[in-house]
Amino acid sequence: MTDDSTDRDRELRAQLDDAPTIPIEEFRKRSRRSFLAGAAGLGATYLGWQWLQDRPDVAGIPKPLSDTLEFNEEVWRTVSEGRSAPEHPISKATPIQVNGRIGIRNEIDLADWTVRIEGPDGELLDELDLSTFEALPQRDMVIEHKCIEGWSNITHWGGARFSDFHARYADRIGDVPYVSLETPDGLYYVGWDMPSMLHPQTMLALRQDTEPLDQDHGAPLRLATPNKYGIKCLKRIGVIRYARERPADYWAERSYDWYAGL
Ligand SMILES: Nc1nc2c(c(=O)[nH]1)N[C@H]1C(S)=C(S)[C@@H](COP(=O)(O)O)O[C@H]1N2
Ligand SMILES: [Mo]
Repeated sequence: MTDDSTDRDRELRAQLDDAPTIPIEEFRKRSRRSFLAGAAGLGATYLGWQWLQDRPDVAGIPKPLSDTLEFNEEVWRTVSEGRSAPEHPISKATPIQVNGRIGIRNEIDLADWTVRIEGPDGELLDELDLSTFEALPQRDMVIEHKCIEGWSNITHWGGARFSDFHARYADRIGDVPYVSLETPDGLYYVGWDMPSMLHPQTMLALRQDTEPLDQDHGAPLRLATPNKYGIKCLKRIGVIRYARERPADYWAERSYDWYAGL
């Protein structure tokens, strides 16, 4: 006899070796750097961070860090508005390593794969196979994929802009501020703000180096962007859900910045 919750628990524990090797300390340093850059640009002061450094730590994370990250996020949103990351010639692209297999450990039958599209009130808008995404305008994007672990890779992605996909539903659902994406098994999930989702460099990728994605890289459909850290680029999309409230996010629940913007 198998018990569902025990199986899930075992699976969750098996995912632990997927934790980023970058310690939260290092991530804080990087957040601090972008915080300072943003703060300088806005004429804010260094005092906020100094104050934070003096607060007592809770489990190694300064107590008001979540509040500060909120502020950091605001800074990031302001400075990034309307900008695009550099794109590179195809000759500069190299194959990307496999990093993180949460929610994609089991092989799936790609012929059976579908993605559920859910509206903000829990309604099922569509259940789609790959043909819908192949029928959208295809574009190539050679960008630097950045991982919070400290490595990056110039990668050649092919696929559709999320904004072109979204156009199918925009009228029906109206203004919705967030999108949540999940693997088919629900083990990995990311939350995105709509402005980032609609950025022209946010891609529903079907290909890497002109070849269909392999399973370890998120076949048949994954997210790709140069404007957020790799943690947000969910591989093997099983659900795309529009949301009115800020969605849960796997790594934000583990103290990483919810926006993870670059
Ligand atoms: N389903 C799923 N997607 C994921 C991850 C994961 O563990 N599971 N890891 C993320 C991280 S941390 C990175 S850097 C990229 C890596 O993509 P790659 O394996 O194609 O290099 O996938 C992201 N998407
Ligand atoms: Mo990553």
